[in-house]
Amino acid sequence: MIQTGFFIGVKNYIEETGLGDIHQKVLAGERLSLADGLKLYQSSDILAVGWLANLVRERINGNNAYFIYNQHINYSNICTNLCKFCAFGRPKDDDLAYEMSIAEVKDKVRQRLAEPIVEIHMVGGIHPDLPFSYYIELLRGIKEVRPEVHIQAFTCVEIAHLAGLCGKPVGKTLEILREAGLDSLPGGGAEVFSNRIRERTCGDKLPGKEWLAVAQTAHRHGFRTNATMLYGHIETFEERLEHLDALRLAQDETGGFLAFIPLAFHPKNTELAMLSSTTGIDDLKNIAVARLMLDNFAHIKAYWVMIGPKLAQIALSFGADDLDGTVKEEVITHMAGAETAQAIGSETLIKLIAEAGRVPVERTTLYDVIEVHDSAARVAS
Ligand code: V47
Repeated sequence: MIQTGFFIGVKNYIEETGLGDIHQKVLAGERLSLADGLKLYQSSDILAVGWLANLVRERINGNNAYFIYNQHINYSNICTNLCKFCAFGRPKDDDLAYEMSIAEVKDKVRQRLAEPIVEIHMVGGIHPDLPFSYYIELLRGIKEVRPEVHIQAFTCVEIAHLAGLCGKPVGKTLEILREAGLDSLPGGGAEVFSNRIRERTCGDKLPGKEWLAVAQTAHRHGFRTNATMLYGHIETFEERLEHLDALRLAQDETGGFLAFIPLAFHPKNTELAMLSSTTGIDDLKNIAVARLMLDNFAHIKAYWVMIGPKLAQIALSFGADDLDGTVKEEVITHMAGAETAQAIGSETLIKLIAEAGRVPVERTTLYDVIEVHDSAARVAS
């Protein structure tokens, strides 16, 4: 009885916020339109938007909240794209430019052999003159030191560049990279697909349509990939929604996206340093709207590096089901002024999840369960 009263109360409340029609669609499992997405972004009631996102989050992932024990490696920041929103990429002659040798990368992996790392997340800039063989050696070198690790490496932008270096189509290039040790692709480089935004912020970067084509080719060749959206700079709500819709349509076709990660723009040390950082409400709304629009994505990550562990914890009730991972050495966001730590312990991730009332599930890259930390969940409740 009490429960029914509670749900009638919530239904009336959501109707009062003007989101009643979206509530009906969510309950019926119907796909939301771009107009619905706009209404959600424009709503000033974050609790109502979050409630709706949480319905979908719990329908897909129950009470689980995932994390992974991973290590980030950024092999080089030398980049020819030099996007306006990026503080990481540098021209080759810049004082802060760097490029790791294969031996250095292997050392980084070796130094952490005692830790239960299951994934190495590796991305870099679009380097003007590293040969294709460097990337092959990079993958082989990591697998030599840590044969069981899953290598999630090279954004779709890097893959297109590597295909150019290798002189073969993207699919064939991916097969060669798989032979050398590549297991899956991270979601970076998507930014905002809109041509208007790309022209103004990253004119030299792979166009949005081609980013999607590389991701879909990867899916067709049996790779799983992630997807991101860099929000909070000069894009409109409509452009965010077009981006989400393009991902949703691509996922309908190939089904290979594992997770979506909204990336909060950090302005410091970038050419867009005059812009403000994102707010907590916008961060939560992006997670919630993504959860509601991307009905065919199993996972939405609240990447603690970008929005901070405290907000990421709250996001677990606003549509997110994953905090990403231990990370170990984050460079891209920290170059742009992130004040979060460079790494987080798995015990901290477990505590954050358990205190949020969720069950901490330690996972592999492909979301196979390594351990359910349900005793932590009991202690917290
Ligand atoms: O591609 C660049 C973005 C991305 C800034 O796949 C910036 O699981 C904020 O893609 N402020 C790299 N963001 C990070 C990334 C990622 C991170 C965690 C997990 C996964 C995954 C992917 O960071 C870049 C770019 O889109 N970025 N500059 C900046 N100033």
